Amino acid sequence: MVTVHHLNNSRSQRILWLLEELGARYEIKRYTRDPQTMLAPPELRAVHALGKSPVITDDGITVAESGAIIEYLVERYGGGRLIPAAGSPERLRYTYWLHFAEGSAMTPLLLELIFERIKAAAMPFFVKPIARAIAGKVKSTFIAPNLARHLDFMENELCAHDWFAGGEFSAADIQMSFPVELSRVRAGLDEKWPRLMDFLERIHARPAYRRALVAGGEYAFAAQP
Ligand SMILES: N[C@@H](CCC(=O)N[C@@H](CS)C(=O)NCC(=O)O)C(=O)O
Repeated sequence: MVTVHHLNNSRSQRILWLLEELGARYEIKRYTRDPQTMLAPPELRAVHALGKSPVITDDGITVAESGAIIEYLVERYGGGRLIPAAGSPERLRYTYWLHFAEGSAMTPLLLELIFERIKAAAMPFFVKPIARAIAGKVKSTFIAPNLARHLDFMENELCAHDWFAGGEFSAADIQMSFPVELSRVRAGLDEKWPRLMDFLERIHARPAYRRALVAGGEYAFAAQP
């Protein structure tokens, strides 16, 4: 049986969702973030050297990295579900979005988080204006334009197709859910991008998504549009 090493409020929520969509049997081993640093507890390093979540174990195999876990689970337990046919244009789009989520979309989202923390961090009063000015400049010249370009791009893609890979819901939508949810909660995604808002509404209405939320516990990114 698959064991999901699940960190509260994290990307591992989408692995629970995928397993619910597939109807696969799984168990959850829970880990809680340090409330000060938000880092995972050291026990996760006993499962995988990086000590990050998600990571799964299955039949003596350990798989880390969301995209790799999704590929493994779809291949092993999917029976052809949630993945477009090999060689189709949809399959290429599926692969693209599976990589885009962590390879491109998350970069400005993480930078936004880090620079917001820098602005709010405790520091000597005479350093604060300088730190705030530098953080503000990086945000306005690099982070905000990249976030907006990504949102516009994803919005246009969802104008052309119902789902990220094409006309059918696929595991690429599960992988893309985290950056889109994070954009909604932390990076200004709102009604200016109606297809992305609609995407959130549609994924949050899926019974498997709701079951995974109950199974996973605390998850701050499922705010309804
Ligand atoms: N690209 C990796 C990112 C993994 C990652 O950074 N996970 C976060 C949770 S969303 C984590 O474990 N953070 C706690 C820590 O770094 O200690 C993936 O998609 O699996």
